[in-house]
Amino acid sequence: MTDQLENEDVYSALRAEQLLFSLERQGYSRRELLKLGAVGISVLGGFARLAAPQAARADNGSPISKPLPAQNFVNFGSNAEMRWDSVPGLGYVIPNDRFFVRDHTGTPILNASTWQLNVFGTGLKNSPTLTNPVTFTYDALQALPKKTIYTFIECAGNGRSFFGTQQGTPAAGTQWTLGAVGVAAWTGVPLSTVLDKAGILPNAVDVMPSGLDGTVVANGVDAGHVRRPVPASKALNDVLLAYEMNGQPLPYDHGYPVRLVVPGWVGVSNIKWIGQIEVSATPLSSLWNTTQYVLTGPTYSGSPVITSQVVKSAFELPLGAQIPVGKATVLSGRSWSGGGSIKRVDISVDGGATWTQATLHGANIANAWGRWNFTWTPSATGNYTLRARATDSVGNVQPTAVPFNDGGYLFGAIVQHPVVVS
Ligand SMILES: Nc1nc2c(c(=O)[nH]1)N[C@H]1C(S)=C(S)[C@@H](COP(=O)(O)O)O[C@H]1N2
Ligand SMILES: [Mo]
Repeated sequence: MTDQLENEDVYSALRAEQLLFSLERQGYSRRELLKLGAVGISVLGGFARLAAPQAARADNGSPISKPLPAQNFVNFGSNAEMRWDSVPGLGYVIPNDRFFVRDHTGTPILNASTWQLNVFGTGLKNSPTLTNPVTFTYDALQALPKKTIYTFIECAGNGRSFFGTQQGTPAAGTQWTLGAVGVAAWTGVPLSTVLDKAGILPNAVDVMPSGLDGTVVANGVDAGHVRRPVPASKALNDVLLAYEMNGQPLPYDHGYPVRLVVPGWVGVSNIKWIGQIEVSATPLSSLWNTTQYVLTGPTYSGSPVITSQVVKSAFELPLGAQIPVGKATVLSGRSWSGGGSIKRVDISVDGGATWTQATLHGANIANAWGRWNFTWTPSATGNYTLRARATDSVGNVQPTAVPFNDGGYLFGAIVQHPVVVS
């Protein structure tokens, strides 16, 4: 084994950890399995290393732990966008190794057996403090009744690049096209169960989860750990403390051992590597709901805080895709909304002059997505611009343009997708 901890080592360690988990679930004890060497010697080497300190970093030269093959991802360093042209053939959920990653600093490698969740604040019975909190271990969470939900996680800045390329007003930040989104099956404990156990009071107004990844320095000031308040009404409604993604323990990059999943809301609400939750009888704030993830710009006043995601659509094609002339081509895509499920999707191949309804097929879950097909037989060669316009179940329709905001958030306008027919 080399001194360098390669990505593959992290992966085999992760696989070993996952194998141990699944065998444990079948009733074997971890100690016995390790004695038996059930997961292999070299793999155990990796496991032992990863089990060492809290918040170590995968030493693969990347802030992100998993491999990011170029055919599946655009690598932005601590962020990685899923390529929509890699999606055809995938099912309803995006597999864990194909899911986009968005890290404010970098993926920490945490240890579930020493991890604990600390819950405190004035919105709880007896106002436990951070130094004397109500605690939950990983095993304690797993012992509570579990639930699985299908929902997207989508970065608030998904589609940001189109503010520049389509509307002529670039917004600073990661220049995502549309691949900062994915749907997964998330399994865990309803946050309401944990908050009830911790003694949440009727006067609680805000619930603020905080991550165990590095602190974030913004404008030379340490803003602390990534954290953002969720109103108690939402926190007690449909929010999940997830420890599984698509039937596997959460991958390191997606919040192992436990993350928050806030259905329909902007990505940043879904705090990964959660370590503590403050429950407060008075409103809470952080960098992430005051100067970031708020709407500012020429047409905005009062910096409204962003919460729900808007309606969006993507073709499962590269920008600039080649399409054969005179032949029927099935264009596939997906649409999603933080407002509900998808009611209809219309396609235009002529610059928005005429529209034809696409065919939605399969599952179409609120706060997840609907998949659709549209058969196109272009009769002449040349450059075309495809447009997909979705309507959600509460009547939101994608507009032609959206007002600019400085953060480049919530780009919900119809995307102009260039293709070449030859
Ligand atoms: N602790 C912590 N949680 C976090 C982040 C982070 O950097 N640290 N990034 C947030 C943002 S901005 C997004 S879009 C989602 C991305 O989730 P994913 O990497 O699992 O796709 O996680 C959110 N939760
Ligand atoms: Mo994000």
